[in-house]
Amino acid sequence: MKLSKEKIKEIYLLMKRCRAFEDRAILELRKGMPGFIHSSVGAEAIPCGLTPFLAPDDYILTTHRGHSDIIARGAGFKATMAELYARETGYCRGVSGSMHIAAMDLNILGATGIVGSGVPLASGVALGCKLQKTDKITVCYFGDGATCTGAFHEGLTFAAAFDLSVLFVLVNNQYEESTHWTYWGGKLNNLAERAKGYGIPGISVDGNDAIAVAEAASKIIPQIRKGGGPVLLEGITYRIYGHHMGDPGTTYRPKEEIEQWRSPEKDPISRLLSYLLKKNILTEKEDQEIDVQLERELDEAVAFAINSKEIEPEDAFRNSVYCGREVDTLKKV
Ligand SMILES: Cc1ncc(C[n+]2csc(CCOP(=O)(O)OP(=O)(O)O)c2C)c(N)n1
Ligand SMILES: [Mg+2]
Repeated sequence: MKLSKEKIKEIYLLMKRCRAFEDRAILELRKGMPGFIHSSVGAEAIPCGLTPFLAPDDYILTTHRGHSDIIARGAGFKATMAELYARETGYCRGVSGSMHIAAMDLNILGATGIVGSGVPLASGVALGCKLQKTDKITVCYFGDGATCTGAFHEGLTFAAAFDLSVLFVLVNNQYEESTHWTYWGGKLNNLAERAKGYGIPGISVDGNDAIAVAEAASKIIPQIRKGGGPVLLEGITYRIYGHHMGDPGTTYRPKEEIEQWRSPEKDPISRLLSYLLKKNILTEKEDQEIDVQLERELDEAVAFAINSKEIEPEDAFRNSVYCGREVDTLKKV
């Protein structure tokens, strides 16, 4: 499908939102924000390239590295920043932090730090959609490391057996903590080849090329919605920072490799910007205005978070799926 100029610009703006949020979150972390962050910087083209082709009520599940996945889906800066800051105005009233955010108003069902665990959950959600006879799609983001888990096998087996409407989005950032993906998957040319084992389509694209992701998504998503069954879409990208922001990520990766992926020729946002400038879809001045606007929004989001009420230790027990009651009553049990 030929993408319209408007669509490409929309994708670019989403990518800028994701990057700006991540950059600010890292800054706030360094200034003393609680918790820690697994940065998605570098992988923005994958969620931003595909999200514009989803319907508003499709479902999303993501991982410990999911900030861009949810921002691309429309998660607000304020409620996301407040969540990171452990404030009760956050999406999950401050108890999820960076790694477990759910935003039910956007059908973002949650992020999980247990590698691979979202995959069978996504199949379960899609089974629910099928039983309810809806045409909703479930999008499940996970990493290259997750494809080595039993949960990945179970989730894809189940989705294939029941012909479920799941888009499995494999964000191949090439590293599983300090291990390169080829360590476990070295007999494969790419990880989308794993789809063959389940008899479902597996498509691998340059995950730093937002247009390539969008072109693939614009074909795949309508097919899934028509009942075509699950698809595995791999985007090959790069984890720009360490595994989390406390890991420099430089002891097990060659310096030249990191520099190459940070370069404007590789960076997904710089790549799309040069395309937009060349095609006269955007001017440099407009691009700078976008930055100013995003900075303003982020200043407001940080102020909102900092001025919101901090959560108390007892809040960990409130609204919990497991205990489902207030901590006072729990103490009497
Ligand atoms: C089941 C399980 N095993 C191990 C871990 C520790 N761990 C956390 S993230 C991670 C690497 C995951 O790699 P990948 O799936 O590629 O995701 P990425 O971190 O690159 O986004 C590991 C091994 C975990 N959280 N869960
Ligand atoms: Mg990875």
